[in-house]
Amino acid sequence: MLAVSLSCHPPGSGGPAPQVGDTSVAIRVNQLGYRPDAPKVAVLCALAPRKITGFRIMDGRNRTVFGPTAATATGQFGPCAVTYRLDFSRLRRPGVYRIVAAGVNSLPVRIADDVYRGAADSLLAYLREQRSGYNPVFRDSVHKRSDGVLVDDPTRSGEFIPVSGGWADASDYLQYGATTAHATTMLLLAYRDHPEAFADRFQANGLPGANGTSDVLDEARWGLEWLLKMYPEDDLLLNQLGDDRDHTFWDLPVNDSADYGWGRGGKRPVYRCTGKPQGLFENKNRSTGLASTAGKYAAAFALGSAAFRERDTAFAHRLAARARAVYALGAAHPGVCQTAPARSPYFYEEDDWADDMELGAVELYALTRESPYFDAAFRYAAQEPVSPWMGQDTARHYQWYPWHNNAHYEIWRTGADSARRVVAEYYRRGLEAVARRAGNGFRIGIPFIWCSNNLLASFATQATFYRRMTGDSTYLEYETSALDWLFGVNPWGVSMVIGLGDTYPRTPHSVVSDQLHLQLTGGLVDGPVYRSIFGALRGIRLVEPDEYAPFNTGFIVYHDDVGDYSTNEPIMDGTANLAYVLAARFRH
Ligand SMILES: [Ca+2]
Ligand SMILES: [Ca+2]
Repeated sequence: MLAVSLSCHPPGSGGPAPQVGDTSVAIRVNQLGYRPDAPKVAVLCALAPRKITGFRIMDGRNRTVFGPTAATATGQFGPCAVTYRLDFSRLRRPGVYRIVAAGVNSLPVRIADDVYRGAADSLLAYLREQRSGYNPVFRDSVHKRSDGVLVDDPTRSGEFIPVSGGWADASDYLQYGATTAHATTMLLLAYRDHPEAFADRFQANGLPGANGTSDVLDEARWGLEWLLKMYPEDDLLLNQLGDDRDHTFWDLPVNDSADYGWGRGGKRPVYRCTGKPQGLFENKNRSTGLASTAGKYAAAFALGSAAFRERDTAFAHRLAARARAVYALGAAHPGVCQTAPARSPYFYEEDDWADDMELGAVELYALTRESPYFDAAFRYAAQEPVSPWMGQDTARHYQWYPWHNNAHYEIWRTGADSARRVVAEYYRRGLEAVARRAGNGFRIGIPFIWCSNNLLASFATQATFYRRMTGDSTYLEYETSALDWLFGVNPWGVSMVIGLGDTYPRTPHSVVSDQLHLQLTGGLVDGPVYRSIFGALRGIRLVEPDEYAPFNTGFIVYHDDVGDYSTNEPIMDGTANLAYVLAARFRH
């Protein structure tokens, strides 16, 4: 997400080299493992045409425990001249194995009930690392006194508004209301539905130590407190803190020296949602209203109010009041509030807002049981039944955001049978559109636009919701393949979450990781993109030899390189977006 316009990056921090097959055949497995009752598939990728007759699975004592059995040829994909699906779903006995085919071994394959244990919780480490205001990793303040000065306002520009807090969006230090609200919502949903997936090992300020509150709720509150600051008055909805002038220097967050016209390391600008195209310089966004952001804030506030009802009544009341107010503001100003570009042409080009107002409305209904909110949610749902990227082969950056629509599931939770059937069908149509494009060996049907990993996390989340709503397992294979891809069943054999699995990004696009050699555990990176996108982005330059070069010959590319901000940058809202679906797979 960070479009750094640097002339030179320092070299990568090194660390252990990923294991990359030096042969022309690689067997890709889910590096977290497989649950005994789940579909279990590895994918064999051969870089040259080759006939594979079968595969077997061996245990730690070199005994064959499965097969030999036939491999299913599934054609070419990306760098793979041919792929084979190796289906071992019938192997259910827990253990650690390896798959052998064509004389090649896979990484270890775990089968156990608890292979996803701790996965959702580990994502929170990255969010703590991204905190602004007080940062528990640096044990220091970040932008505490500099946030922020109101800009792009006809009458109040120059006014200081205290908005310190929240999370840095990615490896830059910009902060957005829209992404923060979505991230907060995902954390609150994960806590509400799967609290057992999270531990209590950290305090509210992010420092080690239990505080009697689930760490996911501590993190959600960190988001909520910032969103409250970003909505300080009924008619003042703030959009963004900082802008891409942040990208001038490659600094640690604690000594960010960005210069926004008030001196290096000085105050940062805070933008309101104006409902009009925004951009202080030559680049402008295409904003048309407030509803896309207002709906997201309303949803986070309403869910937050429910989550804190027993724990902190005053906080819950305040959140409920702000939820109602910001929802009303969105209803009065339909349209989108996009992020504001400055010197760079990149911004989040969100084009839909009905999905956001639907979520705001249904969460207000869940909180208040006032039926006009439900009726509004159901009307908004019909405006955008299917997240529009589903079934497409491209989209603009964040054009359809969030990448899945949580609100249909919330309507199902709170609605009558007739409404439930309608929203289940909406989800089915989206899943079907993606599945129709997923005939390849990896069973992946998303477009490989920037942030492809977020699309996969969202697809898997929607599929999980749909299965829970209907009991229909039609799309389980694709749902499973999406998560398998994120954890290593992809051409590169890389787990896309730092610190999870055997082979994961070692040199992400991050100044913290690069300069301090700090592993950003839990961070989900952007993921592979079309070669055409990578080739067109500004300022990208790989700074070390590409260890995945043999697998970067196809239509999509991924580089574990500090210079690649398009595929290898961890991102805050993408990470939080993954929390729900991982929490849903937790099992004691
Ligand atoms: Ca805690
Ligand atoms: Ca939207």
